[in-house]
Amino acid sequence: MDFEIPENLRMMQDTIRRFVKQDLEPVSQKVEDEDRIPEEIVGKMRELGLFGLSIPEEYGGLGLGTLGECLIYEELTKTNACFRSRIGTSNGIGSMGILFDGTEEQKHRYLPKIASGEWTACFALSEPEAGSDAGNIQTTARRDGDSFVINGLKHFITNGDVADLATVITLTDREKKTRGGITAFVIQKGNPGFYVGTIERKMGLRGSHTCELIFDNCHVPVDNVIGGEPMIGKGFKTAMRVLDKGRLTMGACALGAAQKLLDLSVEYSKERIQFGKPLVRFQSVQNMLADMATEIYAARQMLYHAAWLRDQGNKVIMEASMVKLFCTEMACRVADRALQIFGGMGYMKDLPVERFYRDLRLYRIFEGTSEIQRMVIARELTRP
Ligand code: COS
Repeated sequence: MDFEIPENLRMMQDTIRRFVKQDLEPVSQKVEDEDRIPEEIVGKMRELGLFGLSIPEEYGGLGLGTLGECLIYEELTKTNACFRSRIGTSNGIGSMGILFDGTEEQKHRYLPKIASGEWTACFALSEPEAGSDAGNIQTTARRDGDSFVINGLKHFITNGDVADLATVITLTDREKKTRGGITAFVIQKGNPGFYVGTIERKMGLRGSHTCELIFDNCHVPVDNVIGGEPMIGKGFKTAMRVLDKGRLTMGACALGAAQKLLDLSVEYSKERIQFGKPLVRFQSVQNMLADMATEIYAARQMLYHAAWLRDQGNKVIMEASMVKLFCTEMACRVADRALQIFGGMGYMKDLPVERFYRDLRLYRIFEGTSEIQRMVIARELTRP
């Protein structure tokens, strides 16, 4: 067993820690208040190569692998979650379908521009009638000669408003559905019939927008099917494989936020005096800190191990769901304890604890709810 983090990744971690401290933390509250990330910050993210962490070097990315991407996310999510969210779809669900199943021509056409941050990619799967039940999508793609005509509504699409291209999951055969009837497309902004709809109002994750995408007789050539003609009808598996990887990286995001909350709680409980002594001298507070630290330690070990397994070429369907489930549920427990330690001050908007509390709540829902993760784990366990 080797628990050493490779030197190049440690250097990347240090770079991101400095970036968080010097560039992101100072604007974090402004981003929260204005619900937008300043363009100069997005520019710095591009310079650091953050849009192409997981895209192989041959397509212009950093080619980091899963562990590397997780380590970077862990650092980035110690500040406002929206910064990670801004790069998340380009590194993950928006681009991975093209990388896993795209033709060589598609990879060369799209991935370098995504990796450089020139184009932002998003992932359009969810619909009003297809949340957890991803196979129940109603957005249709009807074959018309050498093209397809797409009609339907996608919602809750992270970065949909700023995206230059979308991986769009559609229904091409109502009878076959998840087994041969779902097709993935890559569609660029500006394609006639493809519009951004309402930007949704959320409980948290301000600075990161989720919105509707509307397809109204949107004509696209067969070339836009991810993987081309042979992949028609095979898009459900593409979507599922994309989500497997996403679930691991979501674990890293939850972990980073939990670690930050623990650090803030330790610091505060040493400083805050009540009944003539610091909070940290009360056993009830010590217990909370100890439980937070223990759970974070466990989460980190399982995340790094699962990321390493994936980097060795193993299938990690069950492990990815376990990581997403445990890390996100753990982070919410940590956030709850942190808020309890901070007391009334924690509930105020002057400190970041309430923001973490709100933002983290989404982690148990998006990219597959905790209930879906349990379902995937149980299915894998009982597979004949
Ligand atoms: N990797 C590869 N293939 C997969 C897969 C995976 N992770 N998961 C499922 N498949 C395949 C199955 O093997 C099956 O194909 P075969 O019959 O050839 O074996 C096909 O896809 C259909 O699978 P299944 O019967 O399991 O589909 P279900 O409709 O029952 O749905 C779940 C499966 C619940 C896993 C899926 O709907 C899901 O992940 N839902 C959550 C969606 C989500 O995360 N939404 C968040 C918003 S998107 S950011």
